[in-house]
Amino acid sequence: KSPFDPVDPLGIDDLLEPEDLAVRDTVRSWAADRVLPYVADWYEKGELPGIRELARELGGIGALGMSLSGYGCAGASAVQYGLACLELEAADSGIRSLVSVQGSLAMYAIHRFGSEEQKRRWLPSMAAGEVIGCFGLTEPDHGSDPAGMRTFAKRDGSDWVLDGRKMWITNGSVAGVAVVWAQTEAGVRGFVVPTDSPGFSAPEIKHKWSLRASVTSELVLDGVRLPADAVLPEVVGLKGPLGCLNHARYGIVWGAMGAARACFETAVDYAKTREQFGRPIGGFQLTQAKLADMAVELHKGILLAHHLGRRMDAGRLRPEQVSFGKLNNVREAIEICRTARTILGANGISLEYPVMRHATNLESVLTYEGTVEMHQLVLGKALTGLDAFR
Ligand code: TGC
Ligand code: FAD
Repeated sequence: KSPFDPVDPLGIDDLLEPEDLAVRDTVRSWAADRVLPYVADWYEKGELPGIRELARELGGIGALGMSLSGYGCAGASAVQYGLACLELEAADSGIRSLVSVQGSLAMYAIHRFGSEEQKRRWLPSMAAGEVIGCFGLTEPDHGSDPAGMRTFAKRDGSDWVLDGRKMWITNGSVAGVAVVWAQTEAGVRGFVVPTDSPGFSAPEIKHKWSLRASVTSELVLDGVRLPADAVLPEVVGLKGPLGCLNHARYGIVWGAMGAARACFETAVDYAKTREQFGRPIGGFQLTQAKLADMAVELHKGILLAHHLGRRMDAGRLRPEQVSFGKLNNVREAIEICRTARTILGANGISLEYPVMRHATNLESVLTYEGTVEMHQLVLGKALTGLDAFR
């Protein structure tokens, strides 16, 4: 029998192929080298300096649009993409966000719903990290209910003219291209908007207490004139943006477990060395109960992510199953981080340890890509057949 491994108590690594482990190791060592030594400082300053260089490096290791095929993308499996998200978020949710929005939202929208010309024009440079993308769905007055969006695209001859505002858009101010969803006379459509288009601007949102090492912006569209071929031709209706969200939410199912793992490992190390009442706090039963419960939820969550990944690779993953995973894993991850915070005592609130940073990041992750309540309602509807949204 193989010995008990505290890092992998259920032996989940046995489910992985050598190529999966290679992807995981590559991303883990990139994050250890390029993010972990600096991220507390970025967080404190509320900035992500060198984001363009980081994007190019992420492109270099194949992490952008990782599970897409062709057009310079790595063509990795969904499980491999998930492992990459976990390793990136173990460093910081902001880095995983950069990758999610680039690959699972902006690139995915173009890959799935774009014309051949749009794919050829944008995807290779986005896969290489030379062009950063953003995805504008949320508006100031329409977050959970994007069906009510007010951004409107009207025809003027063969051109489109876009007016409106998007809010809380990751990568907005650094993006070279924005995928913007707008109401038209025929329903919701997606538009590929070069950010140097006259009338487009993306002021950065400051004063965030979460995802501080991530760029979040407003998008202002003030009479942005686009040619006829700027529209994504292959989808009309809300199923377009919601279909992209499935892919990004799937990455978060894995990513959240990365933040949880980082906090769990920090708590175990701390509990073994910090002494009170003459012995390590890890020797007290109350601390062990916390660690045991954290380990159970962490590894259950990773198993769930793996299961969903295999379903995605088999083309059998349902949106309701993605909601199941996002609801459980983000909710449990934040609980693990908060419990780790208690084990570290006062040190738990310091940026010298990663736990408070991860816990406050997860407050955003709990809200974006569908709030906890939205995913409960998606599942509630699937379980009862009754729609409780409105
Ligand atoms: P509903 O009537 O249910 O559906 C409208 C149409 O969409 C289809 N659909 C989906 N298609 C694919 N995947 C899904 N998950 C889908 N959910 C629904 C549906 O079949 C229908 O199609 P059709 O052909 O009949 O027209 O729509 P609803 O208005 O009742 O809304 C449903 C609800 C509330 C679940 C949806 O609006 C929702 O998910 N709201 C949450 C919004 C959200 O998640 N926004 C995220 C913005 S992006 C972001 O946060 C990025 S952060 C990234 C980072 O930094 O990492
Ligand atoms: P609201 O929809 O106003 O919800 C407020 C509360 O009411 C929530 O608890 C919600 O669950 C609850 N609620 C709403 N309706 C119901 C109901 N029917 N029943 C029960 N409860 C309900 N968006 C993008 O488009 N692109 C991005 O790149 C992006 N990046 C983001 C980055 C960050 C850091 C953050 C914080 C957000 C980002 N978002 C992005 C926006 C995000 O998707 C929205 O914040 C999210 O969808 C929720 O919308 P809202 O904030 O308007 O909250």
